[in-house]
Amino acid sequence: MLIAEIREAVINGQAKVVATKVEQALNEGVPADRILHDALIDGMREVGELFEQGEFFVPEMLIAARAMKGALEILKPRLVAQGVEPLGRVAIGTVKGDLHDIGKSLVAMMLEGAGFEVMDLGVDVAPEKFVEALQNGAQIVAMSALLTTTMSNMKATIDAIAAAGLRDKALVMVGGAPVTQAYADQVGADGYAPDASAAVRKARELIAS
Ligand code: B12
Repeated sequence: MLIAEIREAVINGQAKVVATKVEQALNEGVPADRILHDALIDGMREVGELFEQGEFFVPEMLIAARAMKGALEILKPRLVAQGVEPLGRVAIGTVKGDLHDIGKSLVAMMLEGAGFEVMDLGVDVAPEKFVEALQNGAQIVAMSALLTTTMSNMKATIDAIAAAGLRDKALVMVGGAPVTQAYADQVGADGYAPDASAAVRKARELIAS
């Protein structure tokens, strides 16, 4: 019952309701991983579907993602205590020269919501920062670009990863409004996704491969 209520509140982006009910569920002894999967992740999955169907737009997605993020902060210590392994570790950032952060942050939130550990490197991220993140344990590098003039820094970053001898170990995902599958293939990325929920599917696919 509480699980269904939390799920519904995530979809509706009611951050305070979500936080209160998550606390209540924990106090009643509902396991943290059940709250995570059945209420939060399933709620965000539905939000992603509503977005793909054109029922939800970016603001709704952001509000839901914020509600989920608040709940994750409450659950985090319990999940760590339960030893739930993250699905994988992703370092995400907007490439060098590019300050657009809304799409990147949305992808970061959705990945975190899906159970990935996310290192958000921010905007205007130099190739060597992505390399450093890989050296610090990231498995996936996810790059965002919104400008045709900064897209080329995706290739520069992939080259820097190769120069550091990490290309075999790193999974590289790219996205952003001007980026296409053809461009991803051209720069030698491992994956491309057109939106945040597809990005989650792609990240799952890459980790499983
Ligand atoms: C908001 C905005 C800004 C804001 C950014 C605020 C912020 N905090 O991010 C501000 C005002 C700062 C800005 C500045 C500029 N902007 Co601007 N901006 C936009 C605008 C209107 C919306 C971008 C946005 O947030 N979209 C919503 C998000 C949710 O969508 P998204 O980023 O595409 O992300 C989705 C997908 O692409 C995907 N995705 C994104 N990243 C990733 C990463 C991975 C790994 C994956 C898998 C998927 C993925 O998932 C996301 C969620 O579904 C766009 C127009 C547009 N239609 O894109 C112009 C636009 C991108 N900007 C543009 C320009 C020109 C500029 C400026 C150069 C303007 C200027 N003369 O100063 C500067 C550049 C500053 C810089 N160095 O970066 C042009 C780019 C043109 C081009 N072809 O290069 C655009 C297209 C506007 C236009 N039609 O001319 N901008």
